[in-house]
Amino acid sequence: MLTLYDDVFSPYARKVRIALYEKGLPFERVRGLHGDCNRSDFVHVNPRAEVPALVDGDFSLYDSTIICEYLEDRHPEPAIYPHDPRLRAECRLLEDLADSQLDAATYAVAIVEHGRREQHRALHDAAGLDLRRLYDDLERRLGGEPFFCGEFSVADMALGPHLMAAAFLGFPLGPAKHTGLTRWLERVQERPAVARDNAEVIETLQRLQEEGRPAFDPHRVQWRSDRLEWVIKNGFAEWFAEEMRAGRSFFPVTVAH
Ligand SMILES: N[C@@H](CCC(=O)N[C@@H](CS)C(=O)NCC(=O)O)C(=O)O
Repeated sequence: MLTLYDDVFSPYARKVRIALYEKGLPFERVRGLHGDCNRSDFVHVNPRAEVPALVDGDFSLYDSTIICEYLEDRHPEPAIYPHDPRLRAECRLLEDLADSQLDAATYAVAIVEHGRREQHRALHDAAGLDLRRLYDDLERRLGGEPFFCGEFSVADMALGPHLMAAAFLGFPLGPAKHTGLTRWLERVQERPAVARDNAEVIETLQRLQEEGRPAFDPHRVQWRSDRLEWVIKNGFAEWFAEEMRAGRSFFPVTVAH
């Protein structure tokens, strides 16, 4: 039996759950994140204590990209990567775009506007500008096809959750400008594996709202790599310095695996 350390809302965990559903692989779940940072109760699975992480018997691994590749190697059918070398590389490039650029453009704004319920006009505008650039690029790369790389693949699994999150945060696709992408997102959400995962995300969101509980602690925030690069590159270094001074920023723990 596979065990997945995950979080309902993490787009990286969502990608892995969708891959597991697509492949029809049963798995148990352990909730990895509890709204605080620098936990050490699953560093035996992921030394950075990030979700997702997977345990397969006596082997544990982490990072959504590496997990998806492992699942494909171990359970090749049904395939979640194209076989053609160029399409396969394009699939990985799109996954990388989702996980590094789309994620980074929405991270700070999610903390401030969704988490803290505060307005930050400059942050909002910078995220909007960057997301429009990415949407335009994706519209062009999709080229009106049903999916990005032929059949439904890891590219679609990675992009879908990030684009849904961006829309939820107030950055929807422009239906007139991104017609192909808009249709693609509808198609992706009809996919049984995605619909199943969406249902849990929506149900959990509704429950948290009813209970008046936040999805995460917006005053204890974990930062890393691309998310930090986005903040500095877009002129919010001073904002971030204040986050650090106020003790609201954390970085992944590092212990030996
Ligand atoms: N490169 C990693 C990134 C995973 C990641 O950033 N996970 C976040 C959740 S979206 C996390 O676990 N953060 C720890 C925390 O917020 O305490 C992957 O692809 O799995």
